[in-house]
Amino acid sequence: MLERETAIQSPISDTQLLDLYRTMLTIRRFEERCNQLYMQGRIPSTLHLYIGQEAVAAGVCAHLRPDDYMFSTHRPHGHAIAKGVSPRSIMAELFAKRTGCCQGKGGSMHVGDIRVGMFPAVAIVGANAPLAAGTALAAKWLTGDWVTVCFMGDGALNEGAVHEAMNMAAIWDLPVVYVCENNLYAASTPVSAAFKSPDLAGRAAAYGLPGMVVDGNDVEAVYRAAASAIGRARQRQGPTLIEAKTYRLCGHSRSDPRTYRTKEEEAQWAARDPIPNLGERLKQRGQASDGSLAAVEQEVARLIDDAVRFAEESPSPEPEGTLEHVFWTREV
Ligand SMILES: Cc1ncc(C[n+]2csc(CCOP(=O)(O)OP(=O)(O)O)c2C)c(N)n1
Ligand SMILES: [Mg+2]
Repeated sequence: MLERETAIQSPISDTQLLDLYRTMLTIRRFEERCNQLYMQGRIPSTLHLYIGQEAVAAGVCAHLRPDDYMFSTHRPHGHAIAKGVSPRSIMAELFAKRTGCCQGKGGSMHVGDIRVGMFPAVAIVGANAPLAAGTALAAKWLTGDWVTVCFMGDGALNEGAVHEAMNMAAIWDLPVVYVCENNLYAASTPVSAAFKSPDLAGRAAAYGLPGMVVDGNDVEAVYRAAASAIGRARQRQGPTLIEAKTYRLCGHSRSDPRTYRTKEEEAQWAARDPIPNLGERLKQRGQASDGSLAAVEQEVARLIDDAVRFAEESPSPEPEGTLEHVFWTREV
């Protein structure tokens, strides 16, 4: 049975709501700036932007502590910001600078910072799921109540490694939450060409897991679903698969002309943009004002300007350090 409305309907405080708004806006403005810098040739290598999906990262990661682990994908900027990786160190990584969160050696698809619980992002589709089962197994063996969250796209759900990981997580009751961001496409492949069922979280039943379907463009709905699933994991009641239905309001990567989808479809989803929609709801309910939202906008603008300045002024990695942090085993 798929859960579509979580039992937890407790109100989200005004402060929490403004925090969710701030997180989503930080991700959006960060990536808009990244796109500009990429187009100006100042960021090398491609970017997979998260524009339109911000409510998922913000709503889920709001429940995570620095000692909780999180695994991400080739589209990791939003997850990283929401998990608390500093925008300075992410921007510096995109500029391939030594001050980047991977010392400039990983780039966009590998950002992460273990000090705040984010493993370097895994760009191999679905390959993060077994790793997440691994840290969840460690949590089960060690003391503490920390949990693991693993983000993945709809495309990952048809990868064998994901089935194996979810099955094992279910059998061993591991404290992990798998969050599938169903943005309707895996690159140019529509979900309708890859899945017969419209609800991907239906897969959970096959593993004996709770499956939840949530509106991934509604940060309040995501927040509540994540509260329930992460709460279960923290109380050692086993894993959950959440499917967040959403849409990327941009191409798959910076070289995608988006010819596989219509302008009408894009316009329908643009009208459901999670950020202005939350802003409007907060104003209508008297939980925010034009002034308070404008103040958040200014605060975020300063943060992004600072991150870009930091990245630009940072040194490049030294060639002599190329083999630092490269590990291999040698036969003896
Ligand atoms: C195992 C594997 N196969 C193919 C690719 C190439 N690839 C990169 S992203 C992507 C699409 C992934 O789609 P989805 O999982 O839905 O994530 P989204 O891009 O929509 O966030 C593909 C096929 C890859 N990185 N890894
Ligand atoms: Mg997808």
